[in-house]
Amino acid sequence: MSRTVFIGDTEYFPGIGQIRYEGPDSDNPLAFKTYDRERVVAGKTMEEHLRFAVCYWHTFCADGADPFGPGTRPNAWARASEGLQRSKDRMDAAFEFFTKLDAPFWCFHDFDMAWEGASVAASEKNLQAMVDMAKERQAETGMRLLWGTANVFSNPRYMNGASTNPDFNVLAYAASQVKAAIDATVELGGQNYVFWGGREGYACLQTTDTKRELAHLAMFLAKARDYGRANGFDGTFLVEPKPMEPMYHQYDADAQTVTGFLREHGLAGDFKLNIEANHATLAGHTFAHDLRMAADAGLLGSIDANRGNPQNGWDTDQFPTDLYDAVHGMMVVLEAGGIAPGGLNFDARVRRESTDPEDLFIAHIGGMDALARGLVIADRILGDQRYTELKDGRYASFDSGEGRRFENGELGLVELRDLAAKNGEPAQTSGKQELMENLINDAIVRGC
Ligand code: XUL
Ligand code: CO
Repeated sequence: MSRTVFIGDTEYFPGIGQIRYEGPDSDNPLAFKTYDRERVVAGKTMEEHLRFAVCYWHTFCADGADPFGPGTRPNAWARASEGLQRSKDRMDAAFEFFTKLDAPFWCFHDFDMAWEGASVAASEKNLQAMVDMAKERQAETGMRLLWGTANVFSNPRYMNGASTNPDFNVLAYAASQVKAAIDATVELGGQNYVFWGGREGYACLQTTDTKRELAHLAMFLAKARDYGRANGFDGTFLVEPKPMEPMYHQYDADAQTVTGFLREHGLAGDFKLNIEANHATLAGHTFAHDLRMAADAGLLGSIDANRGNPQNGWDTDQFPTDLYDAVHGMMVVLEAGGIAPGGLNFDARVRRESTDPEDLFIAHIGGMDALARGLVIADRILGDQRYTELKDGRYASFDSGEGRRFENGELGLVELRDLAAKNGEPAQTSGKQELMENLINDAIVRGC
C-alpha cells in the first residue's frame, strides 16, 4: 500500500505522479530501480530499514542561491509576499512532494516551516499556525515526522553562537526557539529532536572563553532535555557533529568528540548522534568512520545522508549517490542493529544548475536507490562467512590463552614483558586489506 498523494489548490509538480518501483531494467528516470519499499532484506522491509526523510530546508526553502549569485530556481510555492500565505503554499508543495516520492518521513527547522516574527510571542504564533496545518496534512497522508529542530544560527543575533554566545540574552532567545521547536516536534509526533551547533564554536580563540562556552552548551542541552521529558517528548535527542563551517571551529567536531562531551556531562542515552556524511568528511574522516565510532559507543541515533565533493572539501550537501559510501555506511548500520527510531534524512540539495522541478525528484530517487543498493550489498557481505572470518580472525590471539587473560585485565606490564621475552619476535600476519576490498567489489557486481 502506498501513501495517499496529496495535491492542494495548486499542483506544484504537474505531470509527475507517484514514484514507483519499476526494477533494474526500467529506463524511466522517475522510477525506483532498486528501492522497493515492500522488499524484505535481512528480516525487514526496505522502508523499515531505511526510514527515508525529506528535509524542508534544502528542498523547499533553497532556490540555488550561493555566495556568488542569486537563486536559479523560481520555486512556484515561494511567490506570495506575505509570510502566512508563503508558508502555507510551501507546505502544500512539500506534502505533494513527500507523498509523490512516497518517502515515509520529513524533517524541519522552525523557520523553514514557519517565518520568524518580530517578537518571541509572534514567532511562537507563526510556528503554531504551521504546526496546525502540518498536523492536518500528516493525518490526511500518513506522513510522519522524523525530527524537528530550531534554526539558531541564521538570524544575525546568533552571529556569536546561540547557547555558547557570550551574551546571556542571546542564549535565552535561543532557548525560546528551542522550547517552541520541541513543542512543535511533540505535537507532530516527531521521533527525534536535533541540535546542530551551527555557530556553537569560535572565530577567534583569543577572545573566546572556550571552557565557559562548553559548560553553557552542556547546561543548555540538559535543560532542553529536562523540558522535553517533562512535556511529552520521549524520543531521542540528537547532536549532529560538524567540525567547521560556518565557524572556523565548532565544538561538536566529530563523533568521538561529541561522545566524550555527552558522557562527560551525563547526557549520553537521552542524547545520541546524528551523523552527516559531509560533516564526517569535513572532519577528515569517512562517513563510515563516524558511523562506526557512534555505533561502537552505542550512540548511533540517525543519519543525514548526503556527500561532499572530494575536490573542495566544503559542505556541498550533494545527494548520496556514491555506491561505496552507501555500502560501507549500511554495513555499519546493519551491524548496529538498524537505525530506528532514527532514519536516513536527505540533508542534500540539488545543484544550482539543476533547475527543473523534476530534478528534485530525480535527486531523491538516486539517493534512495543508492542507499537501497547499499543495504542489499551490505547484507550480502555481512552474510558472507569470508567477511566475518577475515575480520574476527585478525583478533584470534585474544580469543583464548594469554590474549584472553589480557582482555580480562589479568595481565600487567611485567607479565606482558615476560611473555614477550619468552615468545620472541611475533610472526608476521597479513592485514588482507586488498582481499577485503575485492570481497566487497565482488558483492557489488552480483547486483541488487
Ligand atoms: C548544516 C546541517 C543542518 C542540520 C540541521 O550543515 O547539516 O541542516 O542538519 O540544523
Ligand atoms: Co545535517
